[in-house]
Amino acid sequence: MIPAGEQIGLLGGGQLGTFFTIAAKRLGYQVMVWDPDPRAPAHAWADTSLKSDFQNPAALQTFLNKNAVITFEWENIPVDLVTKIEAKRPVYPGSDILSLLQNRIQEKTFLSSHGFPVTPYRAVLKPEDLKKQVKQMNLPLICKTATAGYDGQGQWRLTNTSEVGSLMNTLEPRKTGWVIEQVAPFIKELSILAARNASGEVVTYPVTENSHERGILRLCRIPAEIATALSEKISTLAVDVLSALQGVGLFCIELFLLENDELLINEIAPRPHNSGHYTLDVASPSQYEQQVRAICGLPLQKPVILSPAVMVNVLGSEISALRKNPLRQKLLSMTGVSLYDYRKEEIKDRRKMGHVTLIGSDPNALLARAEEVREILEKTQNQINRC
Ligand code: AIR
Repeated sequence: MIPAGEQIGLLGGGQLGTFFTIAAKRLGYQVMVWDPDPRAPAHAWADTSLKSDFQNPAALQTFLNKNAVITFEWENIPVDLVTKIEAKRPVYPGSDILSLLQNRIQEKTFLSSHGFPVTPYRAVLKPEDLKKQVKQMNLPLICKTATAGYDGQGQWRLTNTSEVGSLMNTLEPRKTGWVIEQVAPFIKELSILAARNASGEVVTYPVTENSHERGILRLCRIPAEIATALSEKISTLAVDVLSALQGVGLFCIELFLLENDELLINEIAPRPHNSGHYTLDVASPSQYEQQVRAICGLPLQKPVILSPAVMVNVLGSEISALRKNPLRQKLLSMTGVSLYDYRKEEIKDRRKMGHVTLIGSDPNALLARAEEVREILEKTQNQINRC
């Protein structure tokens, strides 16, 4: 058990790191954030922060000397850095899990070899192999970079064999290759948060229903509108996946729901997840506090959920609605609505800049109000585009 007053080292300093840092500090810990981007938002919330690049040996020494336990909030942290840290200090989840989940080919191979359902896929190691591999599968397909993809980047859709040639020319040779997977005919996209401690206990959260726009998560509703038996099946699946991984920490499993209640695992995040932001408002503990509990050897808590919720992501220049009147005033005057601004300075198209959570007892009324919020956000964006 890591006693209060000790320092936790966090690799990555985005919004997930911000909420983790706040949760850890509330429990009496110090937090050191290491993110090479000096404008990464979690730096401002940390007790201490490191802004050197991840290859800097002096920064590594400081990080090792000052922290009792280490975690991360972003899975593109270099594995070799985590391996070096792990030789001297506990890191949860470990480098083996990070490395497995950084690579879609390895992740899918792991899942399928353990009997978990995944979409049919093939590995493509060289652009020239694309044609051969596509022939083995049914179109439409999605081609994804095996590593370093994020928020829909590094992905191409293949609907027709005539597109294979041009995609082959688009793919720049990369060491880790690509994966091509069947487009899943899903009726819903779902996710579930689960935490596991070092003794193997697992707690799960309710299933969330997610909708994406242009490859980015836009809206989540909690709980998902699915039968209780299916939620229970997903919860059991989450326990089994975390047990197979032997991971310690907080994870999120993204799934596709097909006709006949068939489930496919899309991917696993070894960290808190965007679809779990709702836990800040209506869950005790939040996903971030649960991550602190898991990595510090504190008791995990079965979450108590206080109310249904809907979360809407605030993307790119939509953040202006949260920052400027009169739309800010309008949003702030709505009952049961909380605003989160990640305080990112640089506004980029589709960048996750903040989110809005709506809480209330009637899920359908919440969805209608979320639509109102979305209109307000889109209105700001249109106003900015016209300027
Ligand atoms: N993140 C990590 N994986 C998925 C998401 N959404 C969060 C982490 C990371 C931040 O997004 O908190 O640090 C990076 O955001 P950006 O806008 O700088 O790309």
